[in-house]
Amino acid sequence: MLGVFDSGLGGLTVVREIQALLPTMAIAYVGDSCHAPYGSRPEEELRRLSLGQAEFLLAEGCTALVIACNTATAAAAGYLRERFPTTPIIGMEPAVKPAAAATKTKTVGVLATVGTLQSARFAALLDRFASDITVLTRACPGWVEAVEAGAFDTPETRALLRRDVEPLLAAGADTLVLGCTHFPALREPLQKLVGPEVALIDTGSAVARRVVELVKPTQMPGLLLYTSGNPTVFSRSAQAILSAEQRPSVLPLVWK
Ligand code: DGN
Repeated sequence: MLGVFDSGLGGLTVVREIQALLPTMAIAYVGDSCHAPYGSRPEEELRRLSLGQAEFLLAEGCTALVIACNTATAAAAGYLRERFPTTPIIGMEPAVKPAAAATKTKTVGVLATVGTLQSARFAALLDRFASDITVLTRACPGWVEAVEAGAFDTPETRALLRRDVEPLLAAGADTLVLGCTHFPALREPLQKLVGPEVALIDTGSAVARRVVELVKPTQMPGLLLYTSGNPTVFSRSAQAILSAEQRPSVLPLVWK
């Protein structure tokens, strides 16, 4: 079984990409909604929270993990790999490399949390792949909360998107990186806002391909969701992100 975790619902945008490539993979998912957003929590705390989720999923029988959260990956991927050296652990990374290859205006906007944007991993990504383009960054306060509340396409959410995206477009960005796993859940209103000429790029499908390379699929499909938040709220919003025919059970998270 594959274990996937995130600060809340965002990692489900990665789960749906994994399911598209590996429909028979059994997945256990933890959304730590009671601690969302992770965006501006200190690294030390993110390591502790990530360790709790990893230990829970391994105790449930998972044999590989996906850290479906850019913020937790930046803070804790190395730490978790040291703690569990024989477990495949796949993390997220903002799609700076494909965005740098795609932009025609040589200007890219990266939408991500403060934690991701201030991380050493992100600085290294820019050094490697974005030295000859302009990269504008935006921390997007409120977006994660909107997704957690299931407010995917409300007037308030659209106003938040406009506030953060319009300055990037005005500065010439023709490619936007969705550097937080919650943000693909807002892809529809975002694409409407920016128009068809602006590309929105995330790394969910790249991570799914990495899972195909590293993890032997089970032959028994299934998705079990755990949340540290309110299971009823979680279930409602999860349903909107996942494919319509799925009705996964949502269980309250009990740390073992
Ligand atoms: N979904 C997470 C990410 O990709 O960074 C974190 C969102 C949050 O909790 N701030």
